[in-house]
Amino acid sequence: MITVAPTGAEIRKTDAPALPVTLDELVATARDCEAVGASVIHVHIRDDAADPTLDLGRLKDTVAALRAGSGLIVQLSTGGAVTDPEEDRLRVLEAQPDMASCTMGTVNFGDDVFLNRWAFIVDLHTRMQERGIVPEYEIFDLGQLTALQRLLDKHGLPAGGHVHVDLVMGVPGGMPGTVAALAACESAIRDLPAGTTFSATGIGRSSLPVLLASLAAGGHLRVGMEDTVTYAKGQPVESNAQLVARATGFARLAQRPPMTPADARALLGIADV
Ligand code: KMH
Ligand code: ZN
Repeated sequence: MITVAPTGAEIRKTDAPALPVTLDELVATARDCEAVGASVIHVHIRDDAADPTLDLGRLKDTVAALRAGSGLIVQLSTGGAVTDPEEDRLRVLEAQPDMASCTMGTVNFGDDVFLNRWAFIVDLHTRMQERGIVPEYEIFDLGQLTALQRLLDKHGLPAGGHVHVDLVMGVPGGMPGTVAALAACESAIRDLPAGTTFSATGIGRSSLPVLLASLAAGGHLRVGMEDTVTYAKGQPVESNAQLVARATGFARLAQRPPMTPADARALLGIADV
């Protein structure tokens, strides 16, 4: 399963002109990425000035446009930007995406702090259960997998009954994007409910090592300009589809061809809309 994270909240359009920031750019990106093997899109949106926003009206329009323009599973970020207040992040769920992210703990994030209090995590998890939105638990450090075990023990399985985590590796302040760190996470994931799946993404130059390690460890993949804007040394990423196509190529070489969106829906326990 290949997830594309095309935009994020951190990279500026002026620094990466290929970054999709308008709704038209996002839908075109979704279509292009689906054509080369993506099945899920992890979405952050921007306002008219290309700054990150959690505006509910725009989020609803985005979900509708992505559903009309592509077959991808729509996963909205509840992480937003480090400056976003909790109430805005919770309100994202009102846009009723197929999936939403749920980060499993607070982490230093470069010079900033990505705050995820326990009570906030519980609130996100239970509201997603009530709304039938399937979470992707974002893991920035090993101990956050233990926090997930505690969450599931105390508050039950997510909507759809399947547990899926995404290892976000190489954030300055979180776990490194190394084979050793991925192996440690893979081992800890075995303590989660049977059938738990994981994907992995490496920030910046850890992108390729993490991709290869995840393929080798039986994991799924996330790629995209949220996580890396450099394709190779001195070579900026031209498009998100370029990153997805590379991931698909590696996956095929590893005899693990990409899942279709329908396959991914079945795996993740997402009902058809
Ligand atoms: N932008 C980061 C602060 C998520 O999407 O859930 C948080 C993030 C995680 O990207
Ligand atoms: Zn994100």
